[in-house]
Amino acid sequence: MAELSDALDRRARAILEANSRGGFTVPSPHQYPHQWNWDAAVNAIGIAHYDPQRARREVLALLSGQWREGMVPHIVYHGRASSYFPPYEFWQTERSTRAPNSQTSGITQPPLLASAVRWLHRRHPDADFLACVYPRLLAWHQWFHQQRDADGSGLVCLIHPWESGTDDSPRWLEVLARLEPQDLPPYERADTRHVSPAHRPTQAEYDRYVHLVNLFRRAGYEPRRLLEESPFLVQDVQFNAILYRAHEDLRALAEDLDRPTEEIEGWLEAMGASFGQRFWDEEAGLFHDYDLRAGRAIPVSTAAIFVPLLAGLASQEQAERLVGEHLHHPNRYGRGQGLRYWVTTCSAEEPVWEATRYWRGPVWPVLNWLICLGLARAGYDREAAEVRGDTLELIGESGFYEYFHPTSGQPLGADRFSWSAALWLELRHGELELPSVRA
Ligand code: 9WN
Repeated sequence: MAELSDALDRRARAILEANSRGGFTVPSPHQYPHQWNWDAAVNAIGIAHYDPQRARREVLALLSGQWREGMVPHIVYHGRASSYFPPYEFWQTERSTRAPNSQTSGITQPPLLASAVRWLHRRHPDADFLACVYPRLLAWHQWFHQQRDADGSGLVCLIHPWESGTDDSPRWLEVLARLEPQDLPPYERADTRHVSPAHRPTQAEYDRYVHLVNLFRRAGYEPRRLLEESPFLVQDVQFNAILYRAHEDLRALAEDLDRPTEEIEGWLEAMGASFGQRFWDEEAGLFHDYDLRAGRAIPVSTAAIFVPLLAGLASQEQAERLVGEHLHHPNRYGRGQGLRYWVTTCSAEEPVWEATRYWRGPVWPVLNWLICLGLARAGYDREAAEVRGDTLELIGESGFYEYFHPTSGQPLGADRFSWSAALWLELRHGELELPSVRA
């Protein structure tokens, strides 16, 4: 076992090395040939296990795409031509005075970066690096509260499913169904060239993704117009929990640097006060996302319900219900009857659950890692260890794939996947606890 694992450690490193493009890492060689936001944060954590300097370069490369007002975009293209759709030109970011000189997309992604920087700094302290990145992280977090707090609650909203990182999650189905894609610019999907269409979002969803980008181009990425005009306007439980956790980590970094923390405290207070009120459904015993356009909760259960544990945003009672009534429930997320591996990305009870399609059912290492950390933080050590064990078993036995069948373990999506390699190293060699909130 130890030997096999050693070989797999070397394989993980080899994948991360092969996916390096100089200053940054692509998520996978063919399917995703640029740098993605939350992938970069996870990859930096994995790479730091053998090359902290390269991990720091990963962070800096992502920040090179930061927009003038602070947004860190979901893709930084790094001047590389590719067959990925959408290519850089498709975003027409030159319509915005806020866009940077570098080539990027015009939307953002889950803000794991401050947490990754805190991990890095704690394990391999580097005061110069921290002083260099801290103001940029702060600017991004400020941007969220200045430009994405649509209702003054302190919670931030998303304008595109790609921002959630869980693109075709059933959480977004009803909102997307209301959209009527019109005047679509011509486009050709590239994602189904390397991966089976049965494992990817549907064509109807892609038309809506493109429709939204087209609207944002026309609005010149003007933040006020985006909030007023985007028909997709949601408060995402998972995203807000990740941001809250990132604020906690940013505050710890500010303390290390002896910088003021009042502003960050203010965000934490506002988000903490609104989170449960807005998202918790007492009857269902879980957190629901919120559709701001329709003015109602989105009554769909996906693995996003467990992510608030990562940020300590669930009370003890709420945590107990999440774990007891959902994670262990035989028809929902529980292992045993139908599901063999924790954690399917969508409750098996949802009519749209699909074992092999993207964010509709397969197990994703990144989500398992966040859930595992959350369970550990909430004191569910046994469950945390089992989620960790399942993730390592899936990657170790099926390969470094993007996602996995929750029953058979069949590898799905793109192969030689960077964050699966990074998380292999982290889950094997990193401690399961997050650095404590006030270290
Ligand atoms: C769109 C890179 C990214 C991940 C996302 C995942 C997928 C892109 C796509 O790949 O999204 O951003 O083309 O499908 O959904 O979480 O960051 O790995």
